[in-house]
Amino acid sequence: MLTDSLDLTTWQASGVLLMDGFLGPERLREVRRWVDEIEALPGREDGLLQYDETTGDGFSVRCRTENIVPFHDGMRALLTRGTLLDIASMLLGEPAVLYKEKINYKEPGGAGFAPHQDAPAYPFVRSTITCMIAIDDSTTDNGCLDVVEGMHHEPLPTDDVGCIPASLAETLLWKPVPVRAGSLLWFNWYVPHRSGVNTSPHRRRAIYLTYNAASDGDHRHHYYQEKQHRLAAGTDRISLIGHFTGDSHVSARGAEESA
Ligand SMILES: O=C(O)CCC(=O)C(=O)O
Repeated sequence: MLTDSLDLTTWQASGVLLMDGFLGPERLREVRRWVDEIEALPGREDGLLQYDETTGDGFSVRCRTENIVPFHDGMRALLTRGTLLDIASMLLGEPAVLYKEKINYKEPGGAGFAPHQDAPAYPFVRSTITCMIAIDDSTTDNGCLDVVEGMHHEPLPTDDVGCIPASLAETLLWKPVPVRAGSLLWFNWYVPHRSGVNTSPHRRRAIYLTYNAASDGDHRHHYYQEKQHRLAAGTDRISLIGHFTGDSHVSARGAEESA
């Protein structure tokens, strides 16, 4: 069993765990097909959340999809049952439940993310862990994550958009973490992380799954209600914090179609 060989020592010491080769070639092809299907679905502000960004060259490209589980059977099975849920439970030290799920597409020219911890963006629970599934190789050229290892025990101060203030961020020891397609990168919600613009000519897609301890309750519905509430109030932010450095907007296609 994969869960028997988890490197809990590294996880506990650093708050970060890279697991190579989780999806084999055939499974990766299947999941890539699902990501293509999901990217093409129309967004609805009351359901599947599709966000686009305008890149520096003036192109409007998809940057994020959220609330995928109700709309895709294959993805629902992968994210909410089986090995990923088992690993999340092992890393949390108790049974886990899915808190939220998203795909970040990071097309060529797609924006990066300012230094932040996830904790301020994830209300209703005492802690979460996140798993990035690399759908394409994630590299320093296309905007892989940079993390600060070993700083996963407490909240840091935040600026007016919920990110780590620049004066503090520049004192931290950032480590780029390239991840091969099909591999996993797990991190605790206090791990400071950031990422750069995709300066390569290729997409850098990644699925992010966030889990909380089931003993804190199942808040997925609650979380997406809160997002819809904020969208209704007119924000085009892709998160409850302002970490995305690009020009994002909610895709209105679905809203028009369903009107
Ligand atoms: O996908 C990335 O480059 C960073 C994602 C991230 O930190 C986030 O979505 O909170």
